[in-house]
Amino acid sequence: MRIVVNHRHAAHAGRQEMHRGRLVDCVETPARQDLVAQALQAAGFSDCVTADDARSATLALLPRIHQAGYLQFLETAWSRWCALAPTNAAQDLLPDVWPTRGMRHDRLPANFAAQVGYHAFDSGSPITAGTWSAALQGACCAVKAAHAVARGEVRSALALTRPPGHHAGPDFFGGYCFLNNAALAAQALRDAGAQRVAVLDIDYHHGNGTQAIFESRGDVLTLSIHGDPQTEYPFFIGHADELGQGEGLGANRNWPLPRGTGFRAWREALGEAIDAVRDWQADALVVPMGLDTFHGDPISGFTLATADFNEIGADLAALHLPTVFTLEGGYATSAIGENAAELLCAFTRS
Ligand code: OKP
Ligand code: ZN
Repeated sequence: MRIVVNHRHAAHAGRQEMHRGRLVDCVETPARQDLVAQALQAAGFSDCVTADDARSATLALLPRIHQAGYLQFLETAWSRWCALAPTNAAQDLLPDVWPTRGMRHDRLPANFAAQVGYHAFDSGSPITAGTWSAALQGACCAVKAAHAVARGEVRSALALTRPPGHHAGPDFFGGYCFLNNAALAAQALRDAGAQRVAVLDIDYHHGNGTQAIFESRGDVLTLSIHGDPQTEYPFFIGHADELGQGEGLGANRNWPLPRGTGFRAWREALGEAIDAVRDWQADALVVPMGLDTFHGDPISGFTLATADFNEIGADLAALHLPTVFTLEGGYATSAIGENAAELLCAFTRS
């Protein structure tokens, strides 16, 4: 397995996120990626590269996944924020106003704060001085991982990156995500010749960004196993009756599972999702790899144990598809490295 490392990830380090009416320390921290890198190195993964050389390919691919206006907003948000007031540079940028039902979504206000809210769906995903450079480098990792797999250099690759990506949609950020790394990998695989690409999201939270990006496309199958949105973030999407639209009808499936779900029931859903990938005759696979299904995760509600990640890796490997993993969630820092290593060791061994 090739590991494509985001060496600029620490440039994105949010201070605080809004949680239940107060600002609390961000749970999506730079330590997360470093801990996974250390654990993978200790487990013997040694094919590690960075992605600077994928920069121009990534810049060409980004507007195929994200709206041009959104990309420009992300790239310039920090300097526009700082230009508003000199003291802003010491402060993260968070939205505080959003368009709801009955308001206009077809006109982008000129007001900067309003633009932030237009492109955001929560107040927990701060934009910082280094957000754009970290997220862009992460996108490069996803594209380079996809190219390595598509060219047959390796059977599988991991985009070892943060911030995560699966909540980021065509023109929106949220859930700690800004650019959708998994979607970029899927598109890069398509462009390199894969006719049908499946994205199987195993993060605790519904991959709403990926679903939104591909919901009207029939060439990318999007599948997500996650906490039931009736009680779990992102709440407003991720139900089982979301099956895609137009040409994408039948190319989206969701497995919402109740908070408290253990590995036996979770693995049954995984089996169904894997069958769906097989039935659909995908010729490449992208796995947004969230490790927040772990029982010790501080913000999630499934009860998987470290050993269970082993079974997940083996189950996924049985598809025998060229596979790109992207690092998504996982906030139990004491276990994130071990859980990632369990899954990826089992995958490469199988
Ligand atoms: C990201 B990933 C507002 C923020 C609520 C958001 C969780 C995002 C999870 N208080 N938390 O899918 O692991
Ligand atoms: Zn998550």
